[in-house]
Amino acid sequence: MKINIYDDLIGYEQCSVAEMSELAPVHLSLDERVPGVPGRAFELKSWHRAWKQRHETDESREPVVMKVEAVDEFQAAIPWEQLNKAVFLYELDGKPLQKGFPIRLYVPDGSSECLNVKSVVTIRFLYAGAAGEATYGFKNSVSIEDLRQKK
Ligand SMILES: Nc1nc2c(c(=O)[nH]1)N[C@H]1C(S)=C(S)[C@@H](COP(=O)(O)O)O[C@H]1N2
Ligand SMILES: [Mo]
Repeated sequence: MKINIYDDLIGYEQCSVAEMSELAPVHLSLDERVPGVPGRAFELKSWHRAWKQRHETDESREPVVMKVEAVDEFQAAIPWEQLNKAVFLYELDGKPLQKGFPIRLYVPDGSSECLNVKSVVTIRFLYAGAAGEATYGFKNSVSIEDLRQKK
């Protein structure tokens, strides 16, 4: 499964988990950032810097927000400053993830554990606007029932 990556400065690319983790300079046990949780992870910010280098993009410009979307359409938007310790879990016991495949985001410095998005398939790096608060939830979460009740 490929992961869709959008970056305002670079454009759009699809990467496999293997391609992403090979490029990532910092790999660690997830336990080092999220005590008690097993698995292998790579660091988000150093991966993103390496990815930008590969695309010969201005490294001094940092995103304002990262948005991620999951297979089940759960999504989160997270201010860049909350992502200093963020990692992507990609392997458990040397095998691809059962829960959270293809990769799962963990945000140890995040405002909520709800930001630990499982089964991330789209990642967006946004450079414009204000970061605001982190948000999360299901896309198109307004149901027919909500509309009928005119909430
Ligand atoms: N793809 C996806 N990721 C998700 C969710 C979800 O519904 N779908 N729920 C979030 C919420 S609200 C929480 S509290 C945590 C729960 O993580 P856990 O299943 O490891 O306890 O996952 C987050 N990641
Ligand atoms: Mo949650």
